[in-house]
Amino acid sequence: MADLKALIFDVDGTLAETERSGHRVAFNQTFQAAGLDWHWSVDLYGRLLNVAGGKERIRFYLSLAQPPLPPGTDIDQLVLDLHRAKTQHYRTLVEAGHIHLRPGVRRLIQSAREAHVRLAIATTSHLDNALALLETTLGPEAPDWFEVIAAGDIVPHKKPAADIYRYVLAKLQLDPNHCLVFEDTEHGLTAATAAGLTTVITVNSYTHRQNFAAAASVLNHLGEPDQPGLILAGPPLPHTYFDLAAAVQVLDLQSGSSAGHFA
Ligand code: XBP
Repeated sequence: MADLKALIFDVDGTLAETERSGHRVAFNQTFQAAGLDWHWSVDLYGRLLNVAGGKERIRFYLSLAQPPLPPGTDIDQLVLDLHRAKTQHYRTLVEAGHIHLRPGVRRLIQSAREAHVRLAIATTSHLDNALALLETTLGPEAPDWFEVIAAGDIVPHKKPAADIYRYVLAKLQLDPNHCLVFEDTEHGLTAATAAGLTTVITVNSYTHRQNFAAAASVLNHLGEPDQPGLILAGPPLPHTYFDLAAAVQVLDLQSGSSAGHFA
């Protein structure tokens, strides 16, 4: 049986559905405050999510939409300024309590703590954003529960590159066989898989059509005792919600193709 030593969580879309009502809104607030008539609709944002990282996403938008800019605009400075302001707007949104944890996230993190399974974060987002979400949703002391919080520009290449997961593994000093990753995107899955890590996907409205063939388990969410999760791909799991027993099991098994409720 697998020896589970750590759970590694992505943040955006995995711990909470932050993209559509959090990051997207913060980007739009930033553009408006800067006097730019750029607006990222829900659909456009889905396309922009192909590029991870806020600064990288602004650049991607500039290359796609080519909005007019005053002559002589220093693009690098503009991107940095917008991203700095956006991080503030996002923090304000999160602290106002508009973003909630997805089903099962708090329960699984709590169980891991009780069982002395180590915890880590691997996110493309700015560290401030990850901390704001952890503190607001799990409590002010929550960042201390995670031995490693790997975020943003801490590594040279963002997901789908494996850098952030390799960084976490090096910090934890663990073999990937002892860790389980929770992600919501194909980019995240690619990054984790390239680092040799087994991955559970909880899909969301932006990602449910992506290719998760490399995942050990694909779920609609982690589920709760009174809110069963749905297995979209992968083997049956011990309970109707994803718990540490399921985590051990998926570390042992290859992803399958059967769909159904847990258990
Ligand atoms: C998260 C992201 C981020 C956030 C915004 O990816 O793609 O870009 O949307 O991040 P993942 P910033 O969940 O795969 O880590 O803090 O850079 O604006």
